[in-house]
Amino acid sequence: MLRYTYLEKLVIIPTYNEKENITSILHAIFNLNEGFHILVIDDGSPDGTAQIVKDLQPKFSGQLFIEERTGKLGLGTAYIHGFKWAISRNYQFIFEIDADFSHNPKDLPRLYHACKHQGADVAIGSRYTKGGGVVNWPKNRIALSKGASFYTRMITWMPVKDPTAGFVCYKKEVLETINLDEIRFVGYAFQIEMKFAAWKLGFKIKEVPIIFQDRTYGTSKMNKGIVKEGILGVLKLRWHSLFTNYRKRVKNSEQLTSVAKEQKTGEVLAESK
Ligand SMILES: Nc1nc2c(ncn2[C@@H]2O[C@H](COP(=O)(O)OP(=O)(O)OP(=O)(O)O)[C@@H](O)[C@H]2O)c(=O)[nH]1
Ligand SMILES: [Mg+2]
Repeated sequence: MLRYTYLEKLVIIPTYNEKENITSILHAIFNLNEGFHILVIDDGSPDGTAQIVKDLQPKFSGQLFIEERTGKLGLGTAYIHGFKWAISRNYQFIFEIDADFSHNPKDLPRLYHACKHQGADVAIGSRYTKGGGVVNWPKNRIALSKGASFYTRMITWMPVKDPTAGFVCYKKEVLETINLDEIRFVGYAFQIEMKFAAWKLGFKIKEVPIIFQDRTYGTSKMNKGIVKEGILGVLKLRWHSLFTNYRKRVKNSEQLTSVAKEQKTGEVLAESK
């Protein structure tokens, strides 16, 4: 008989040249003592990030994992790789977080709570919902981020205030239901596309207010290509959802979950306060 181990929470951290942050972020998450496991997806960071993780693995045996890829293949494909890894091991709640402390690891349990106890299928650590915010980010970055959120909402009508957020908890069923091979984008647009797909497939989304901080150590991997992909990507999403059966394309045909309601667009739960 086939037996599955029941594993609860996996935090996926994509890394590219994060040697200044990786040790502290791993400790910060394990020190929560909330049973989070961590999977690092490192894209061959020239600064040796992967080796730092591997050196820490004996200390966190059975809780810390790493997948190494050979080159910088982008944030989106790193997460897709991690999602598939998590599903194959039967993790129930799968989290995204940046390595650079822009997202406070102490907020992870709040995202978990929203999915586990408050009916959400997707919990978003949101900067732009009531109670959320951004500190010490340059004005032009705030403008870009808020502009992207506004633009996305105008074009897609998706009722999510922080659609580019990269601090998220997904229930396993969501990631199983989405056909991950149909997720096309890699930067900000990847974050938008995942939420859009979840919403279109009828999953419940909840925004949990968080305070986002600019990174203190290491360098940003933001570039013009990522912004361009976002601008065009949102238009493409809307276009496909208008003129093709987007829901059908993005739904995993092998998945027979009852969680997603076939013919309904997802609701966004009222904000918690
Ligand atoms: N594996 C992998 N990780 C990546 C890649 N690009 C970025 N990352 C990681 O993804 C997370 C977010 O990247 P950041 O550079 O912080 O991007 P950002 O938050 O939009 O930019 P800043 O606000 O300027 O830091 C970090 O943990 C990066 O190390 C990539 O191509 N592959
Ligand atoms: Mg960052």
